Amino acid sequence: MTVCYIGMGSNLDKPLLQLFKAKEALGEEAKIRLMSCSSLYQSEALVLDQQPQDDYLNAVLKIETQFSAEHLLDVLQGIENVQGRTRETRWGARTLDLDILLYGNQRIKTQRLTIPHAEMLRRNFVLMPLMQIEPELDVSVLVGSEKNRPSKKKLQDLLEKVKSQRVVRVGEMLG
Ligand code: ROI
Repeated sequence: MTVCYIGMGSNLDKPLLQLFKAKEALGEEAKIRLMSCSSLYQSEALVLDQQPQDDYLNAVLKIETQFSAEHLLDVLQGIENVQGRTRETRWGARTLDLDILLYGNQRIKTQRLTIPHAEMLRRNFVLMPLMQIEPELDVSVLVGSEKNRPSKKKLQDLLEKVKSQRVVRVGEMLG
């Protein structure tokens, strides 16, 4: 069994429903056990192409799984596809985005996967919910190359760097 953290995000087509359905679908998988779920957070869209986008709804799930990281990715992409995610432009608005943030304490780099998720430390909409469910998580050992580890170790310190990105806790996930 491996403990994993999954980031969820949506800003299209009833985001609340999208996240709720994704959580339900994951909970129904035989080899996945839901351990905890963060609150729901409304966040300003992080855009890289200057095109304005609606706010996102984000949350983080902690799960335990017997699936390999690759297989877990297949499962997540299956859920994204069922919920109508079309292949949007790279940084465009999206119906449902499910990302593997951490897979145990493994580092994985394949064509399809980069774990830990490459952008997670720069994203308040990931760090805030992660901090809520795992305040003691030591991220420094997981991120950065051997030589180039961030000097700050605790999630709280990393959060300081991204706190200018607007993220507001807006409610709880039902179920
Ligand atoms: N911005 C926010 N706030 N939340 C997301 O989940 C999100 N996902 C993305 C991009 C377009 C980078 N921006 C985001 O993929």
